[in-house]
Amino acid sequence: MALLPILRYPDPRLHKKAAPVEVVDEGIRKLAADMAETMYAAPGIGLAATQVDVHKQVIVIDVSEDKSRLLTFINPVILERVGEQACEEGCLSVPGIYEKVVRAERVKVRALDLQGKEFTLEADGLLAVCIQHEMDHLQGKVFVQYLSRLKQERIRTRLAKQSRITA
Ligand code: K1U
Ligand code: ZN
Repeated sequence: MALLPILRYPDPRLHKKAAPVEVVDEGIRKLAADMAETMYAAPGIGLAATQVDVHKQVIVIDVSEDKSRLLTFINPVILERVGEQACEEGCLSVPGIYEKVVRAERVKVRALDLQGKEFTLEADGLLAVCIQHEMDHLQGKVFVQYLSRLKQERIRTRLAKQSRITA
């Protein structure tokens, strides 16, 4: 397995739209395994292939406390959205920034697993938030785009300062 570099906002590659996976093969299984290793090492609770500059519809998520419930979604589609919740979100591509975003409270998702088999899953709470956040990445959307222009500008300035310090 391998740790993959994570793109940082405002990298324009974060706004590319991911293509559907045509065949779930060894290459996709290796990508998902590397993404999971990268997510756990960060540490984070989710990662979309877009964030590691691979523009294919693959997501990994584990919201458990003991890293025991790794979920992989390939070509995910939201079938139902119910209710609303405002949750504080973070993003491995926007380090150190946490902001509230309003999203659906519950979602029903259809996707392929690592064997290419279709499954559906109903999620609520943090898992539902994380699924929606990662699916946005696959569409080229970063959570800060839900915030005001002023907040987005401040975040860009703060991240630019941070990268000058760490360069
Ligand atoms: O997409 C990403 O960059 C991953 C992101 C997922 C996410 C977090 C919170 C709300 C919505 C989506 C993260 O994992 S940020 C890091 C984080 O939340 C975390 C890190 C360590 C322990 C627990 C949480
Ligand atoms: Zn993110």
